[in-house]
Amino acid sequence: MATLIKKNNNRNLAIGDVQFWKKEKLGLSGSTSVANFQITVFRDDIIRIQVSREDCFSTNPYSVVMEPQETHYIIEENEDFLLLKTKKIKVHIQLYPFSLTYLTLDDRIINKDDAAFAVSWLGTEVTNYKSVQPNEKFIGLGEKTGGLNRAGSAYTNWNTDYFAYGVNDDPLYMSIPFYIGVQNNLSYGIFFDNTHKTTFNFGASTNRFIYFSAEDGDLDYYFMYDESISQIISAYTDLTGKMEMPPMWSLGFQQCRYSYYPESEVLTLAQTFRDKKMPADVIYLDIHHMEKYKVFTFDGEKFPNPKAMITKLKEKGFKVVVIMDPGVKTEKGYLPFDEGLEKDLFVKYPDGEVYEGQVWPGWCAFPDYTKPETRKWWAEKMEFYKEAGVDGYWTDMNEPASWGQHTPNLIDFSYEGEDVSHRKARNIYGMQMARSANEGSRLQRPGERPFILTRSGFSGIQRFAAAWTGDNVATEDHMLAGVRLVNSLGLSGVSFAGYDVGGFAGEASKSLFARWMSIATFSPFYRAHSMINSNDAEPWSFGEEVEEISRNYMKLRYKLLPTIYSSFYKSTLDGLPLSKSLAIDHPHDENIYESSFQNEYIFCDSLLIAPVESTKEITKVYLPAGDWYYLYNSQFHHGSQVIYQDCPTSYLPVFVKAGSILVLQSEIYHTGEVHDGALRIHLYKGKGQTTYLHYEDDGKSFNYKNGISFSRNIHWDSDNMTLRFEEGQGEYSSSFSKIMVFCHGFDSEKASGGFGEMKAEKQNIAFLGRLTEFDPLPDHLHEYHENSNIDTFSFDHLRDEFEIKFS
Ligand code: NBV
Repeated sequence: MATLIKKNNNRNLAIGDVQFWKKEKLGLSGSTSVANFQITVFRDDIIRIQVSREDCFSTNPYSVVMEPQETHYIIEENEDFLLLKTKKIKVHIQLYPFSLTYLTLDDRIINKDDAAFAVSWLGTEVTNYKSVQPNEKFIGLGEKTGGLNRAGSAYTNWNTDYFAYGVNDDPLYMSIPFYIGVQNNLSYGIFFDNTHKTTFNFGASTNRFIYFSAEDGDLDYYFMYDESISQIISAYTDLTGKMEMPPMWSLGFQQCRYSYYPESEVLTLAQTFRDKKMPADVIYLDIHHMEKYKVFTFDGEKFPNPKAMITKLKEKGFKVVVIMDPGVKTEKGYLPFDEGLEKDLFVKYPDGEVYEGQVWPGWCAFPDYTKPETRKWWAEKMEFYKEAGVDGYWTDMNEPASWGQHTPNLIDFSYEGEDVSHRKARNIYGMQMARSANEGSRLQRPGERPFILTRSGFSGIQRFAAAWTGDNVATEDHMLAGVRLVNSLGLSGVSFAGYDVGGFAGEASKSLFARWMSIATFSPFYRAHSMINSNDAEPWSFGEEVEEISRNYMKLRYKLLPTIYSSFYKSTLDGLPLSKSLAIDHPHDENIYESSFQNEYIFCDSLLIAPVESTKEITKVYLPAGDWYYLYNSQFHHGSQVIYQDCPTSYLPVFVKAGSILVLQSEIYHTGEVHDGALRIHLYKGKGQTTYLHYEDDGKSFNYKNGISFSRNIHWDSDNMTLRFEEGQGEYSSSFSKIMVFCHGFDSEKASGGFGEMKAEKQNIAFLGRLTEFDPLPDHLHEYHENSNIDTFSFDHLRDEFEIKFS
């Protein structure tokens, strides 16, 4: 009998001394007595660390889309350590025992392994222990509840269907094993690229270290360092991909319910939005649209003619999104099941029998979306919805969820041919379903941008879908927790995210619903949704006052669309979110982490949103560095101070950053409507220089990728007191024919402007007097405008460069 080398799996096994190492094309590799390691310079600011107990390093084929970039770096050899240096970062590689320290070029410690345990194993579980720097903070990690600063808490990544989760519960539906550390005026990012169940412990039950671990697989992580958090998020989204431009209609207000039926109810719903002059773009069909919950069917009684119904909705300016659940009813004669069986597309037990779990339709088989053939088949099946005229797709229950919530770990998934168990595949499953839906949408509606909304996902999900935060509850706490979840998703590469406005489970009070509608006006994804057997929860269901407040904020959302759309475009380029936690621009300001201020965020780079419970009449707001104007009357405040702000439900505390250029359009009631042609530029006087990128395209096709877009930078320069419009770029004609400029905070300055000598004859600037553009208020509250000092003037819009000078 062969002698087995016994390892005591019940005790920690640390990586130990390096026995051998060698230079590689992009870094180095080596081994200790227990593991192989590889250190790759991915880019000047990104180092990849792989450590494995196997001969080959394992990989996740789904998340990272970037290839390593060849760059200049050096490796210095010393007696007991190596020093790897790029243009941005130094890695001190201690050899005996192996441990890593990341340093700035001027030798400040950014991040450091625990000297004794560094990389260790307990059985198959691999962990990287990191020592904690003084007052170190941890932010991000995707869809995680809890505070903005995650220090002192621990989290698990294991995609979970969690109905009515608590505001501190974990794990939820989506896993993004990427966090950002902040310490000593430095910040860095760590993306742990392992799809197994992972744990991130930022100091819960220990003060010795923080750590991240995976149940199995390699330690495979990317370390990112740069001067700002924005650059770190951009680096992370260079690795895992940026979002594409969403269709314009998906930025409008969306109404959902579990479920609207029959057809007459859906049509009445649509008409009510129009009758009540409440702007909206999308209606959802939840699971009751199906026959016995079978995907790719319509219930013939509730929806006898879906195509005709959807045509009528389109005539009213509505788009329709349908839910798709992965579970396929195991019913002989039901085509999707028969085909899936025949083509071998379902998840199976290791002995080849199809795995069945129970969900809405009863016993179901689960398409193995980690198999390219399954994704293609599903995409083709979506022709069923194309035929009916469906515009967007909502992938729900894709954790995957099943009754009992204990999917057996032995079931097999393809994982692009690697053939792995549920332990490795679960966390990636939802993202692959969303990917398949995205491919389906492209296949069925060539040339049109897909809109996919997903509940489950993993790192990189932003390439395929928008995300919402699942089954929240109608409470004040949940409203605020939703804001933090969306902000945290934004720190983790997912820019297009939102929550169920009004709360999915439970009943919102009048004031709660009103407040939620106002906060979500400033959420990238804006959708109201509620649970079966709950009270009506449309924006008019809570009485006149709530209706009025909702309408006012919905209108404001539509007026803000030029800004929101431009911000989405920026996100496709730099990966930065629309909802930016204050930690992005002010990571070293201690105040922003305080529980009273941690929910505040910057929306579209210029608006400071201070979400507050609907039960409060007055609230403390922290205004970070810079100067600020109260949105509703342009009252000026210095930053770096706490102010008390009254906040009746009709006035969500919102402030505009001094120096901002905020761009609006006239009121419209859905995105298919044409505005009045005037682009409203609101300039808020501030110190220094600011640039706003204004962006337009057709809102629906991919032509923007071929330069069919219109964009121009608009600069404010306080030294020269000028507002300068650069020449418009791109082959798309702006939909605006006139520009109005509203000047906030300019007391006595006079403005003049022109297009330069050549174009002087085209100059056409006219003061319009005092106008109030922000009007999210019920009529009886108009006294808020008394103090406005807003002057406006307008001129014809041209593509040419021009400048307005204040003197
Ligand atoms: O499809 C019904 C619901 C849906 O409305 C909700 O948004 C999802 O998160 N779905 C979950 C199924 C179960 C609800 C209890």
